[in-house]
Amino acid sequence: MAVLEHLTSQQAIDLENKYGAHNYHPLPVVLSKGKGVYVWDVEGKKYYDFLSAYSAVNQGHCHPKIIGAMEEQAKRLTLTSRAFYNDMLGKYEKYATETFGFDKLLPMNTGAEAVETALKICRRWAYQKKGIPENQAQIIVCENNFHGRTTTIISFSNDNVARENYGPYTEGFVKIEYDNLTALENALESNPHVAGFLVEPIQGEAGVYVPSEGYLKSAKALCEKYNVLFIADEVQTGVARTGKMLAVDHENVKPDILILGKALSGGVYPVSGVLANDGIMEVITPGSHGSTFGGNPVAAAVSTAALEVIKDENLAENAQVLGELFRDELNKFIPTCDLVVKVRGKGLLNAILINDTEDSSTAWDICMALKENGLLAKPTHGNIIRFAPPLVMTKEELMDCVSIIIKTLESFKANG
Ligand code: IF1
Repeated sequence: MAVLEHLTSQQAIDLENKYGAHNYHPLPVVLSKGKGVYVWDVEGKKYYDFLSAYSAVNQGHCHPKIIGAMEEQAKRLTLTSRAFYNDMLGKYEKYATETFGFDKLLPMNTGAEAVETALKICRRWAYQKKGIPENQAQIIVCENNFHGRTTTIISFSNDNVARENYGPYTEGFVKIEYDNLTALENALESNPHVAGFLVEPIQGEAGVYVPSEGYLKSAKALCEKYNVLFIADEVQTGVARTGKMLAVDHENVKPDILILGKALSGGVYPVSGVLANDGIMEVITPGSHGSTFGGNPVAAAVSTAALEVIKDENLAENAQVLGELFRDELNKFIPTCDLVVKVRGKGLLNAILINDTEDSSTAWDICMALKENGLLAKPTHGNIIRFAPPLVMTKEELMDCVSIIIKTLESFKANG
């Protein structure tokens, strides 16, 4: 069979089952085209994309400006490695650092690589600048975190599915309860070797947990008090998703280290990065960190265009307005529906809590019904469904999606 021969959905699924590792359990839909807020399956059925590839496609599928930037660069120069300079990286680094307000960018490819990079920078800063004894640095993380899937990152996860049988685990991490300032202060006060505090401004995978108002600001103040680096993982919440360019912007918090990924490229190409000021980034010296593809010319061109789209189309403002509309509409409906406990989120990163246990299949079954009604979403756990459409959605499209969600929940409830 020619690899590019047209397949039916079932044929595509069968091929993946036979030839692909089973590291996911996808919804049974096979997508073949995307444009803006829409995706189409191989049979030509059209859907609203309410996941945005886990908030990577904030700018909408196949945005012409971003695709054009990739096409043009790909025809000229794709990869030099960092053994040599290229004419795209410096321009991009200037644009990205000015966009987010830091002195320097360390460009990587995936979110997990950027998280690992931030951890290395934090540890090296601890030894070289703070004077913590070698190999004694501790980094505080939160229960129910998700920061990626490398061996070190899953070492400080408490999600057994993501962690079990991958030991021995990396040491040097202290877990505390999320959104608990007392727990953070106790951890800081009791341990002189704390180097950093790694936190998601909103816990995405855990179920779109929005912390208490002021949590991030107070946590940053505690980090300053104890000379500890505040490391914001904005891989999922960043790049306008929550209604501001960064989720920390809602509290005017300036992280010491900022981690970005996903929508940094608009979902067109793997681009991630770590931003910090010179006093921290200078611990990285030639040969002390790297990546074959990190900072490649295509990544630079794509990410520049992706960030320009965010600004030119006011996508943060759109996410803010449509997010409020989405939650308002659902909050009007929820009192009439005992299937849904609550809706929560910020901007266009939202989730509904289903009135069932975490190990139930109810959220999955609702997502299957939503798929039949032309809207794609996926549970984060048995009882939570994340709703995260591309930020280019119009009010009319959002209201159409709200009616699909409500119609589906009502028919689901009616069927019992
Ligand atoms: C999967 C979750 C979301 C992230 C944050 C770093 C990374 C992610 C806050 C790593 C990645 C992705 C990974 C993907 C599913 C998705 C996910 F469900 F896993 F947790 F979005 F919530 N920091 N999240 O959310 O970035 O290396 O993947 O580029 O692994 O199943 P990555």
